[in-house]
Amino acid sequence: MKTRITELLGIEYPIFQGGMAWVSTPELAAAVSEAGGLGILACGMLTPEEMERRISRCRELTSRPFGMNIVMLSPHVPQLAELAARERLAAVTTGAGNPGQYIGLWKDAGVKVLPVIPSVALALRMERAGADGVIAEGTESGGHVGETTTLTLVPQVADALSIPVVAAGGIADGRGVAAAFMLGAEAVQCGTRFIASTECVAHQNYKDMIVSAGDTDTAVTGRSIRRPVRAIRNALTRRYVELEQQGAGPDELEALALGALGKAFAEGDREAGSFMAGQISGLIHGIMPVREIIEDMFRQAGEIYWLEERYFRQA
Ligand code: TUI
Repeated sequence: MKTRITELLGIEYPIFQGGMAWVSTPELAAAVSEAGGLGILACGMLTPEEMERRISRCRELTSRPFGMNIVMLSPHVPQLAELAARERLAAVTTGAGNPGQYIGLWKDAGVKVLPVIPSVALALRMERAGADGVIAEGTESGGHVGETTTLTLVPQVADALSIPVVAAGGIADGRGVAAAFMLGAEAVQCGTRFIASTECVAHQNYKDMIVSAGDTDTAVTGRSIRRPVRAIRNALTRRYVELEQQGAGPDELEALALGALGKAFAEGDREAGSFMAGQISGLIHGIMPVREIIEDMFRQAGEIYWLEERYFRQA
C-alpha cells in the first residue's frame, strides 16, 4: 500500500508503533519494522548512553527503517536530539511538548521528523518549522493526552496542513485504520494494540490488564497539574483522583506517580503500577504476534471497501 508516509520512510504498511516509555524496546520496534511497519524506540527518561545501546541492539535485530521517540519532558532532550541525528535514524517522533528548535538539526542529518500534536495550532507551527508530517493524537490514547478526540482532530489537521498526517488514538483494528484514512490520514500509529503482542516484553499482568479491560476501564488523572495521563483504572488511579479532589499539589501527586510506569511494566504491580493504555483496550481480546496484528489490520481495512460499494455507491 502506497501513501506519502510509506514513500517518505520506505516502509510497506502505513503503520507506526507508538514510542511508549518503557514498552517500546528494541525487541518490539524491530518486530514491527520486520513486519513492514515503522518500529519506534522510546527514550522515556532514559540516558543517551542507554539509547545508544538500544539503537545498536535494534540494528542487530532488523535492517529495516526504525525511529526514535523523544518525550520533551526528559532531562536529556538536547543530547537525545544529537544522538538521533548522529545515528541517522529513519525518523524522530516527539511527545508532550514542542520540538521546534531541533527540527533543523534532524533535517540536516536526513532524519524525518513527525511530532505528535494534540491541536491544529501546534500542527501548523510544526509544518512551518519544517516537519515532514505530524501525528495527530486524540485523547483516546494512553499515556500523556490532549483534550480533542481522534475523530475530530484528524480531519481538522488534515484540512489545515499540506504535509501528511498520521492518526493516533483509539486505533486497534482494520475498522480504525479505514476510518483514519476516511478522515484524511495517510498512516496510523498504534500503541496499546502493540503492548498486547507476543514480542512486547512488558510484564504479563500489563498485557492481561489490557485484554480484560472494557470500554470504560481507563481514566485520565493529573489534569489538575497539567500532566493528564490515561491509564487503566486501579488502586493507583483511584488514590490519585482522591488526592486531586482534596487539592493536592504537584509535588505530592508526582511522588505518587514516580516510578509507577516501571512498576507496571517490570513488576506487573496491579495496585501501585501505572498501566498506561488507551480507551481501545476494550477492543483488544488477545495477545498476538506483531506480524499477525499488522496483516490482520490491513486485510480487514481492505475488506471494508466492499462496504463502501454496498452503501455509498448505490444509484
Ligand atoms: O507523549 C505522549 N505520551 C506520553 S509521554 C509519556 S512520558 C511519561 N509521562 C508520565 C509519567 C511517566 C512517563 C507518557 N505518555 N503522547 C504524545 C502527545 N503529545 N500527546 C499530547 C502531546 C502534546 C501535548 C502538548 C504534544 C505537544 C504539546 O505541546 C504543548 C506546547 O505547546 O508546548
